[in-house]
Amino acid sequence: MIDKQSPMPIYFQLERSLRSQIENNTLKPGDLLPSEREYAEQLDISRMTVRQAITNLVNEGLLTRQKGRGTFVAEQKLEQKLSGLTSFTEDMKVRGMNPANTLLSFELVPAETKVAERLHLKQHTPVYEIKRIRLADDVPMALETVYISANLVKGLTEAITASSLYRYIEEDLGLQIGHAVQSMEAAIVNEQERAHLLVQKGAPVLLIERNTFLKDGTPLEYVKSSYRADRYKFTIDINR
Ligand code: 16G
Repeated sequence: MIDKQSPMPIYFQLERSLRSQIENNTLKPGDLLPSEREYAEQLDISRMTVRQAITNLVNEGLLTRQKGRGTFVAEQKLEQKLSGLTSFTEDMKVRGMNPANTLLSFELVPAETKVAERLHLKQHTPVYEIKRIRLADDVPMALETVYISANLVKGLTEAITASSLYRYIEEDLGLQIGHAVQSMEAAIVNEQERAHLLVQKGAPVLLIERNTFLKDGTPLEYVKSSYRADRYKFTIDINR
């Protein structure tokens, strides 16, 4: 796979070869790569050259380095369209994946300034604060905190949060979810997220805030979530 006579730099040849092995599934998600030393010996090239090729693919997200374990082929990212207003449960089911939630906390709390503002409530009005880890086929994908007015969404229980909130709101309460305003920004995991998302220190996350409204304009929820950037990719259709 390496042609030393080629004018193409050796690191680039190795990088290209690894990339195509990943693309054609010769190297599969989760596979452990030979060590830098092994590649260097096998191909009779320097370890620095191997490191450069691998680092480029790590930076691109195709490979992941795990401390003390080695370098692995990264899992494929879930591609999520930013078009319909869907729930996590719906999104996973469409993909044929199994959605699950780990409830971290379920509390009735007085709305703080920002939450009150987003839900158009007076400060200190009781709201549900629900923290969940959202899993797809048992892999933690996002950590999510939802604030919902207790007066609007009645009868919420811990058991309901184990399945789908949107299903309860629409089917059991008969409320019509209308639209949402959403923002997304990049960040590095904090300690709490790291523990729940099972990622390494310094891993990237996408912070998403969503403010959802009913069809009649009443604010329904204010949600803050951290999605694993190594597992999620958002796409959007744009027209001119
Ligand atoms: C998604 C929504 C969240 C909503 C939840 C309901 C984003 C960023 N967030 O996670 O706003 O509360 O779905 O999910 O998309 P559920 O019906 O599965 O409980």
